[in-house]
Amino acid sequence: MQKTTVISHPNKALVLYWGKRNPELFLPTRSSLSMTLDGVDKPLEYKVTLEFSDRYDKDSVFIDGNELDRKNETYGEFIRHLNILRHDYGPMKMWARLSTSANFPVGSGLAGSAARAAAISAAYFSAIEMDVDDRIKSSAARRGSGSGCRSINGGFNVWHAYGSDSNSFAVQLYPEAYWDIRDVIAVANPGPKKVPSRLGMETTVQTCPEPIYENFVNSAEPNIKLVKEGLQTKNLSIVGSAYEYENLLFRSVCMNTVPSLNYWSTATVNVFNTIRELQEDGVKVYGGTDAGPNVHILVLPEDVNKVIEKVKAIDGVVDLIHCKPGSGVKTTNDHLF
Ligand code: 2P0
Repeated sequence: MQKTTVISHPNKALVLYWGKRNPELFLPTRSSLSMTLDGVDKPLEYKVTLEFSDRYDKDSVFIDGNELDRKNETYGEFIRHLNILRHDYGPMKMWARLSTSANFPVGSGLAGSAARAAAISAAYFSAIEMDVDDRIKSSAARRGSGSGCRSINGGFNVWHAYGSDSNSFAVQLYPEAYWDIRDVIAVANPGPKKVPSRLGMETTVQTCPEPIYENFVNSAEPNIKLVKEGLQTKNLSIVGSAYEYENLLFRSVCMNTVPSLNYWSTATVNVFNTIRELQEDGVKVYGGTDAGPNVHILVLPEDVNKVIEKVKAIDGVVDLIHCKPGSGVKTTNDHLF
């Protein structure tokens, strides 16, 4: 048993996960493909320190040094994941102290839940000194947050829709050093999103008209094939057009959910208008959102300054986070307690 600290990174889906065919096991309705993200100007990091000890007489969770009340929803979410790991990979009967800190807004559509789930999964195996491969870490991260399975590894990762509990994990297509493309996040609102992803996707699965949701599900594999082709040939136009098509499909299933999930704000629309203008000027630049108003703008390093100049002047854009492909989970001795 050892005190363990893990650093993880969020990821941005280029082909999106939005819906579970098994809500208890977090098995997705469609495959997804993502890029793990790190910051260019400053690291984009989520940190977890975890310790099991017989010195503790309860499970405790701290965020930025503040202990969460047991009735707090976030406390419940951390402990739900920890208890699944204890059950599936234990037996582990000791109480835990878990402390986290992130240097980017969590709960706002910047994939904080993915970074959290990946960090907890990796920290768990390290804390109990169990040597497991990345597929098991990824599968265990999935039970915390579906998208978390894609943050165990760096670079570009695919999570296939098929597979049962034990073999539903993400696999790395290319590591972070393979291709330097950028994701400039135009932050329209760093606060919590209107409807959390978990509830949003559940409502979509239950209420989105079947032909629209079915088309979304059936489009995943062809879009993954296109993104893979774009990655293999390092062609941003191919990756970007599949990404923009995904964004349209996602927008459509959200808007056709009852009640409608309109995650966009006026600033989101303004950013997309600017992206179109840049495209008309011949810049290879592509936009998409998550479950929030922030726009993730894909661009090559040589065009990034042009994009930043234009986007930072847009009304309603409160921050820009300049990202590159990030690494997978790593342990560090720089503990939070
Ligand atoms: C994704 N999102 O593929 C998509 C795109 C948001 C939009 O995965 O219920 O926090 O914990 O599995 O992983 C966000 O959903 O949901 C998400 P749960 P999660 O990145």
